[in-house]
Amino acid sequence: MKRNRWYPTTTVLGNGSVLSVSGETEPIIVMNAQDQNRYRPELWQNGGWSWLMNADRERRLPLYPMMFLAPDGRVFNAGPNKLTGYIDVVNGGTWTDGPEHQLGAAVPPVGDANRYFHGAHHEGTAVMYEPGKILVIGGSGAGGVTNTVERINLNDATPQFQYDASMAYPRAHVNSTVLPDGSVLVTGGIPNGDKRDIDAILPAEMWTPPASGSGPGSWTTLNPMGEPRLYHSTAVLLPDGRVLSAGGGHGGGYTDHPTAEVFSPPYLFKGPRPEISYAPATTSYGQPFAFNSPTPGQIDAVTWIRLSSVTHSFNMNQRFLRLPITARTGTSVTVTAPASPNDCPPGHYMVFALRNGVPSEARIVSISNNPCAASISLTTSISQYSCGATATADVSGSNLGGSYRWYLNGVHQPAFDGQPSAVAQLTNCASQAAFAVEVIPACGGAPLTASQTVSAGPFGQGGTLCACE
Ligand SMILES: [Cu+2]
Repeated sequence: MKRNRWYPTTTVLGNGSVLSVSGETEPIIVMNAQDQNRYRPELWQNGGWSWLMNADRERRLPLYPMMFLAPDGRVFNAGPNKLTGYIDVVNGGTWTDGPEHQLGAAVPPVGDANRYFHGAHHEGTAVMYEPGKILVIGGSGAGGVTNTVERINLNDATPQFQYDASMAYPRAHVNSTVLPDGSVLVTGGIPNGDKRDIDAILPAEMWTPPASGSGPGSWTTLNPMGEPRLYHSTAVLLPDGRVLSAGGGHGGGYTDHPTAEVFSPPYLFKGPRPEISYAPATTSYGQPFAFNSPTPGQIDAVTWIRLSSVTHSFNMNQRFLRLPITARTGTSVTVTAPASPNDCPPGHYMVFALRNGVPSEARIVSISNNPCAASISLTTSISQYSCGATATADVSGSNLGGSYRWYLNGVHQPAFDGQPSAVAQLTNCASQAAFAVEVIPACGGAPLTASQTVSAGPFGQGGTLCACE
């Protein structure tokens, strides 16, 4: 970067570049007022960093600010400062003021150094739980640590913060983790500034989005964690659907907790889990991609969540999207990848298949702008034109991922799954082997299929009559 940054936030943009904002220059902590680039964000692209020269050099944000790539391509500073804003990276980093949080004391006037630094949810957490829809949770503004939660929908014509349902417990130094079913798990935290383990909030809480898609969600208190998770603790979703909660302490006057534990959300106790038996390595924007499952007809939702990184209560990269199901076969489900890189920055995502809210374990798929080109063909042969002949089918093609699923006379043949060839026995002269193969290209796309039918009789190669003994 152009400068040393202690506690910056980095945000991946739709074109794969990275915005870096805030952070202070250690050991000076408060940057030199003569610095022409003080508080100025910078951008990484094409392997190098550059200043955003249109950005206000005096706009001082809190450390590790809550930054989200918005649906319109700007980056939204959702908090913890009361007066939020957008930075337009495309246009040199120009800032525009956003709405104010409900929580917190009056925003300092224009020109006050604390105008954008002034907190509403300081040491709280924030999460984008659907494209453009953000929760800002807990922390402290006016009147100590809060259990209040505010939500905003950046897709609205005039986005405004409004209070959502409150948590059962006030929490600062808290983590939020978006789950495969679209709910949000909140773990750890402390209801005051005393830094004592004995005050730690041990029960987890889960936010369920409103069934109607608008209005407040609801909170459920869940089982307690084993150890306090306060300052410097982390929480991240694992590909198996559990949440890893770890750490805490190591400075700031808090007790060290160099341990980790995993939380199993309620959906893991609600019945058998669906399975994704194959998924492609990559897909591209707005394109279909398929995955294999032993029970494609039972999968009623597909979601994906970006691989993420978290520190100081803010996960800079978690993104949750629903992938609409567009087709099914006897062995596969096809979904459509998100069309907008602003909703879904390029990179790696955990794909979950759900049945009645119960998620599968994830497969990891990356998304980019490279359309998938793949082809398939099927060739068949027969050992002899007589009873007891063996018919063979062989796949060839390009960019095939090896997820071959074979059907014989319309029936899936699991014994040949993953193999590039299949065989069938023709017991008499009336026997036919109708081979069909379905393959999911390694680069995504809809399933490719090919079929060929082999007959034992009545006339085989060269007009030979099929004969049985
Ligand atoms: Cu720290």
